[in-house]
Amino acid sequence: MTYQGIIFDLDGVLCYTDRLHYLAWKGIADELGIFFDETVNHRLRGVSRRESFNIILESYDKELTEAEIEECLRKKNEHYVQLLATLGDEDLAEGAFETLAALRAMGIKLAVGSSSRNAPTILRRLGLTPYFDAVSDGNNITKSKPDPEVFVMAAEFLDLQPARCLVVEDAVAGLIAAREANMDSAAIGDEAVGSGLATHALGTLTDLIDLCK
Ligand code: B16
Ligand code: MG
Repeated sequence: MTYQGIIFDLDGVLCYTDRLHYLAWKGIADELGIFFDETVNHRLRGVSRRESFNIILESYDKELTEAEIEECLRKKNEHYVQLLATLGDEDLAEGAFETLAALRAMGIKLAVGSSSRNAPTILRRLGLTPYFDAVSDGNNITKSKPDPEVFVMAAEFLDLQPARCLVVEDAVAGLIAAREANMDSAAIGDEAVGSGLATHALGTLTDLIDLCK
């Protein structure tokens, strides 16, 4: 199968920022006295900041005002951005540079399709920015995955038809979004592969090189 463009999810595919999201959300949950653990954190994969907080608030028995919610989101992000300064090579997916360079050398256009508003900072921090022709992220969308908007916009930025694009995802919400966008998908990680929703299953990112030959 030849794809003209590949759209990469960021957290869980190219890098691992979930532990930093966990620490930042844990601070907010502890302050409010809400139970929060790795299992709840897992449900936040690929989900926007506001929707993530809605999931955390499912086990909160009080009502927060809109202003209080906004303040929690601001504080969570402030802490998360501080933590991003600690992001290093150990948080990068194995084979990321090699894979991106090989795909570019094949003439395939590359984009990021992430729910995160911090995607440009993360890409810069990890030295990934130069590999991408376009970035579609939480800053240019109104609806987050499983809505297809983030991937539809990425294909538009690449000037490609959706059917010529492949989405690489670790989250079920992202695989549904790819299907809704009329794009093939490649799953990475146990949950995404096990869902059976993807067109292809990857063991590691480098498997994309053979898939796209
Ligand atoms: P931010 P992805 C997602 O990234 C994360 O998986 C999710 O946990 C986070 O809530 C979301 O970005 C929004 O992030 O608060 O930085 O805007 O997997 O879509 O790359
Ligand atoms: Mg992800």
